[in-house]
Amino acid sequence: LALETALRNTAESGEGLSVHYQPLFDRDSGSLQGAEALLRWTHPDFGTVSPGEFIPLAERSGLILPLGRRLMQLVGGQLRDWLDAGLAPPRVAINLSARQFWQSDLVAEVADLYATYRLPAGQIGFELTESTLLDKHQQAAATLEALRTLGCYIAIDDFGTGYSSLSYLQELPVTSLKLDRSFIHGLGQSRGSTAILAAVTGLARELGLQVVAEGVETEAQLAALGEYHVTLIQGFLTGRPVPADAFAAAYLARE
Ligand code: G
Ligand code: G
Ligand code: MN
Ligand code: NA
Repeated sequence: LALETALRNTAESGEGLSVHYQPLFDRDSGSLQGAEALLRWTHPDFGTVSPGEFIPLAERSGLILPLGRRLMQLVGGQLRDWLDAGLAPPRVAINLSARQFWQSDLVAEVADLYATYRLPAGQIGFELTESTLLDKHQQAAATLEALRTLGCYIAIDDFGTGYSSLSYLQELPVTSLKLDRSFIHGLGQSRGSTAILAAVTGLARELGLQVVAEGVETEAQLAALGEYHVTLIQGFLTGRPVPADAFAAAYLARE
C-alpha cells in the first residue's frame, strides 16, 4: 500500500520518472531502425523499483493511465530536443497496456503528442500484446486505424505467447510482430522454437508484416535468426536499455 501511495504521488508530480531507450538494429546493414521506450522509477525511500514490480501495480490500480501520459510527454519532449539539436532519432516504440489502449481518449492524446512536440509522421509507434486486441476486434481495428492515420506504426509485442487464433492479424492494421523472447532463448536448444520461428516468419511474409526479434542475447541466436531472414534485432547482445543521453551519445549521429 505504501508503494502504491508513492506511485500515485509520482504519477501526479512526475518526480523520479525517467525513460530508458533500447536500440533496434537492422542486422544486415547495422543501421539503427528504432528504439523502445521503457519507463524507469526511482523513489527516495524505495530506491529504484523495477518495472516488473511497478508496472503490474500501476495496471491493477489504474495508475498506468497517468503514468502512461507522463511517459508519452517525456518521450515527446526528448524527441523534440533531439530533433532541435540536429540529431536524427529513429522511430520510438511505446508499450501500451490494455487499459491504456482501451481508454476513450487515447487517439486524442496521441494526436496531441504529435502536435505539441511537432513530431514527424512515423516518429512514434506502439507495442500491444495479443490479449489486448482480442476481445473487441472491430473496436480495436478502428482505434488502430486512427493511430495509423496519425502516422504511428503498431507492433504485436510478445508475439506467440497468447492463445489467439491468428485470424485477427488479417483484420487488424498492424505493421510488425515482435517474437517473444522465450522463442529466441529456445533457438538452438529446442526444436519447437525453431519450428515456431519458421511458421511465424512464413506467416509474416504472407501477410506483409515485419518481424522483430526481441531478447537476443547470443551470437548463436543471431545466426539462427539469420537463417529465417529475421533481420530486425533487439536485445542485450546489440544494446541494452540506456538513459536518453547515453542513447544519443552511442547511437545518434548528426544529420
Ligand atoms: O523495462 P523492462 O525493462 O523491465 O520492462 C518490464 C515490462 O514493463 C515489460 O513488459 C515492458 O513492456 C513493461 N513496460 C516498460 N515500460 C512501460 C511503459 O511505459 N508502459 C507500459 N504499459 N509497460 C511498460
Ligand atoms: O514485454 P516487453 O517486450 O515490452 O519487455 C521489454 C523488456 O525486455 C524490458 O524489460 C527490457 O529490459 C527487456 N529486455 C530487452 N532485451 C532483453 C534481452 O536481451 N534479454 C532479456 N532477458 N530481457 C531483455
Ligand atoms: Mn515491448
Ligand atoms: Na516483448
